[in-house]
Amino acid sequence: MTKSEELFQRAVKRIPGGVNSPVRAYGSVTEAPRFIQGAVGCKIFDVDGNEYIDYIDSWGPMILGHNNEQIKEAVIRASENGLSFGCATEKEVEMAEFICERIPHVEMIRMVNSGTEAVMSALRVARGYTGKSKIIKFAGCYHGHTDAMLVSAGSGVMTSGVPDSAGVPKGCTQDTMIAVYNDLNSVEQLLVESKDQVAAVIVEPVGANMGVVPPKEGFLQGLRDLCDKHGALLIFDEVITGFRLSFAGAAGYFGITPDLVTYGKIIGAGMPVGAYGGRKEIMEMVAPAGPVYQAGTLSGNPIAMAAGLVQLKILWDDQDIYKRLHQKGELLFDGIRNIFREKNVPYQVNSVSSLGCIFFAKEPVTDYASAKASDTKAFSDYFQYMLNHGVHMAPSQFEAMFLSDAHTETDIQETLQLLQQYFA
Ligand code: KE4
Repeated sequence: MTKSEELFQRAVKRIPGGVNSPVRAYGSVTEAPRFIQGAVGCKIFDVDGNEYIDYIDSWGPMILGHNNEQIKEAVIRASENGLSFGCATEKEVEMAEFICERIPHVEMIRMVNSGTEAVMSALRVARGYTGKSKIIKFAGCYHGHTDAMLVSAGSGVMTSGVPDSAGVPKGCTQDTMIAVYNDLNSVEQLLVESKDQVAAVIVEPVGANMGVVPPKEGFLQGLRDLCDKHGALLIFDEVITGFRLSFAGAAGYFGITPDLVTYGKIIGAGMPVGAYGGRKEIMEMVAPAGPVYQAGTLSGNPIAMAAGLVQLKILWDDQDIYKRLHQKGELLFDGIRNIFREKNVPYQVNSVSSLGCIFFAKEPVTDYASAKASDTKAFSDYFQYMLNHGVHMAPSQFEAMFLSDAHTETDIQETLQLLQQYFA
């Protein structure tokens, strides 16, 4: 028995499913998940001494690679003053100024502890600001596990095959309406049907929780126009795309201005940080400045701020990093497309810059329904082959592969060679 298997046997006795987040359980791909000992750069090591090229990257935060020296140093230095005070600190001001001075559509920002909290809070602010209660989300998009968003959600919910969650009363989701990703008509229909009672349309500007589904040409601009026409706010959930596609996230990459954005993952550099921000007139609705209540004991934690701020400063100062990430994405995902062409593999490869995935589907994947048509057994076989040959990927067809600045051309070529063998 491996140490991972032994740890998993112990874990399931005391932790639901043996994990602290469902996607880690490998439930849809194999029996026992690998327990991780440590990581550096783009490599991750499990408790049995196996080394992997890592494409989970902690689900996105480790954009510079694991165990970055400057970030580690900042955490150690900050921890020397104490771990948490429950009071305001200078680092929180620095973090807010650093982001707001560089992302035009973020005039004010509030730190929280996860992407879920960021989304939950942004939805409340949107409702408080507009006085409306309806929310439109898209089937297959995942916005964390706040009740109102657990409807036709992606990520672990989609992986589990259960489109919604038990324990969420009708009252929590009766104002949540579901549109079809990349289908502007489905959005307009809901806006008209609700007689403009929609507070916000929330969207992953690149779908990355049903596998990776890029926005079709004109889709995001169309959402912007529809929100303006029908008096709804446009919320970009940039928990994955924020600070990844560009420093200003997908908003900067596609040139679309949302009214509110949510952040997570990269903003905390691996520490528990989420944030939501946007126009001053909207954000000034948030307590104690305004009547929309939101709070958090560890929000803006000084250690987490130190880590996140160093990562954001590195991303901002190194103007070539986004070009490098884009090039790594092209090398990997165009490389897979070439293999599929050469070998007549009928599957799909979707990608946007350093985000992408293989869909074991014969038709193009542009939304939840076409993603659901994927052959998850074929994905599971592929996942296990790659894992057993030293490549660590998201254990679900409905997740993304994340590239970091630490992935080298050699690592990517090694991955492509494995794929060449697998699809031989
Ligand atoms: P967290 O609460 O997990 O920090 O963020 C929720 C969230 C919100 N919005 C988007 C677009 C997200 O992708 C997420 C979380 N992403 C998943 C991975 N698909 C987190 C991994 C997990 O659930 O363990």
